[in-house]
Amino acid sequence: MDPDYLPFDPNPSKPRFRPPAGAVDAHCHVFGPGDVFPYAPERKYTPCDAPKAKLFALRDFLGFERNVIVQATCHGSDNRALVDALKTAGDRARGVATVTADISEGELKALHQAGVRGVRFNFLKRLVDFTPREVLAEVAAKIAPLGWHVVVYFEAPDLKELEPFFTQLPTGVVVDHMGRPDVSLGVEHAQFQAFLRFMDQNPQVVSKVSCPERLSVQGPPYDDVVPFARAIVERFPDRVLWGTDWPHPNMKTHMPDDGLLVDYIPRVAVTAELQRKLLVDNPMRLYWAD
Ligand code: 0GY
Repeated sequence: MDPDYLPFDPNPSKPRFRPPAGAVDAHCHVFGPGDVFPYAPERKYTPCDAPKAKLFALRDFLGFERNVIVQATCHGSDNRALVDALKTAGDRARGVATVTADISEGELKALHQAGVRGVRFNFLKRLVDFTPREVLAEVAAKIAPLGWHVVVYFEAPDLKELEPFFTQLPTGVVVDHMGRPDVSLGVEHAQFQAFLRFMDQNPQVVSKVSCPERLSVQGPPYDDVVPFARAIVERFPDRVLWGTDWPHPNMKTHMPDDGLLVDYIPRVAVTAELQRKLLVDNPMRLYWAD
């Protein structure tokens, strides 16, 4: 583990908000354990181990039924820890993998069989080395026939340059963490309005309204992020997902209390209907359609 790496909170509070039956935590990770599933040599950080048993215990403690486990950059394109967690969870988890353009049809089928339903393209320089767009387009062309989608992680100032690439993908697009807006600018600022317009114009785009702990300037209970997530949930109620982001890699200032993150949900999805769409209907449609 890196010397400045903050481990996850081992004792989160019990949330006051009770997620609806069948709720899905649609953004979380498993890390290692490193002695069984080594971290990728090209990784930009070395996390603390966050094994599947801890994730499933957290799922139950917070009142969720299912997980969508997203391959994190510290495991590169070695999806073994992800697949192992998916196999243990059975129907209670689906996955988003990272693959290279030389992946074979057989390997993709095996990932599908394990529960993978998407691939992740990461555009954050602090997390990954650059991959040419043609290579990503090749990956997208390979996964499209399986009905998978592409999960994209980028920062708000990069949307303009990335948008033409996103809109040409032959798949659905799921955006991590609302495209990481600078919340200090406010919801009316051109930066966030550009993201809303991007969603308006592209019905194949879904946004995770997760990670207030990463976006907040004020810190817990993340009041400054609420208007952003709420605006997206209310404008696109059928195209939003929520996730804990456990075990919260690369948090530098504080480690969030996962119970508090769950209590954030009713502040951004303020009716039972919006909560059901966010936590049950939308993730089930995207990840459990079959
Ligand atoms: C997240 C956010 C981060 C890390 C990764 O794959 C990753 O390493 O996604 C981050 O550092 O912002 O969603 O886990």
